[in-house]
Order: sequence, then structure tokens, then C-alpha cells
Amino acid sequence: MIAFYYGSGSPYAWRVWLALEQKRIPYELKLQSFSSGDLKTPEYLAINPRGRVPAIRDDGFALFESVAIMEYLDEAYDSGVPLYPGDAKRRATMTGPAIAAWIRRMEALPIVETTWPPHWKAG
Ligand SMILES: N[C@@H](CCC(=O)N[C@@H](CS)C(=O)NCC(=O)O)C(=O)O
Repeated sequence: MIAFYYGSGSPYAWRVWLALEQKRIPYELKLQSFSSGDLKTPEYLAINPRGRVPAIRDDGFALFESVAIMEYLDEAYDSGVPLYPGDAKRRATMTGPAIAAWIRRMEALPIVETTWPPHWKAG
């Protein structure tokens, strides 16, 4: 089972968490404390040398960086629920139904909302 390393309140970790849920991939939660130094232990740095969350370990394969993890999950686990729309234009304009578009929209909301084209604001 995938071990999912996350920290409370991390939007990068939410991205991976939502992907795991959406694809219905079984995982074990590994909560890391920022203040207790969990991310700087030798054990954790062996998983993510950058000492950040999120990270996963999948059958001995460790991976960090939320976007890379999402791409890995989407390709390695064919659960019939793709994270990305197949069509490039829908992917680029976030009009696809897939969860990746929604996750990007959620993450970008406080930053670029005022500059969004109208069709992004619809959903
Ligand atoms: N580009 C990374 C960013 C990860 C990141 O910055 N995570 C923050 C939490 S939101 C973190 O672990 N910070 C701990 C630290 O910098 O010590 C990703 O997408 O996974």
C-alpha cells in the first residue's frame, strides 16, 4: 500500500490527497509535524531530500513533488478514473471534468481569480 506523507494545511499535500481519493487508490496516511522536525530526520530525507511534504513511498519507490506524484499515480494506477482530460485544449483551459483541473483551480483561486477568463469562473 502507498505510504502518503503529508503535513497539516499543505495545499501541495491536498493535491496528492485528492488524487489518491479520486482514483480510489488505497493509502496509509503518514502525518508529519513541521514544528517537531519530522521532515528533517534522516529517515524522511531519504524519502524526500528536500525535506518537504508531500511525498509517497510505493513498494519501495519514493517520490516527491506533488505534480510528479500526481502524474505517477495517474499512470501507475489505472483505476478507470483519469486525473487529466485526454484533450489538450480542455486540459489547458481547465474546462475538462477531471479532478486535476479542479485541483489547479482551487490552488490558484486566491492568486489569479481577478485575472481569470469568464469560463474559468463558471464551475
Ligand atoms: N513544490 C513542492 C512544494 C512542497 C512544499 O513546499 N511543501 C511545504 C508545505 S506546503 C513544506 O513541506 N514545507 C516545509 C519546509 O519548507 O520546511 C510540491 O509541489 O510538492
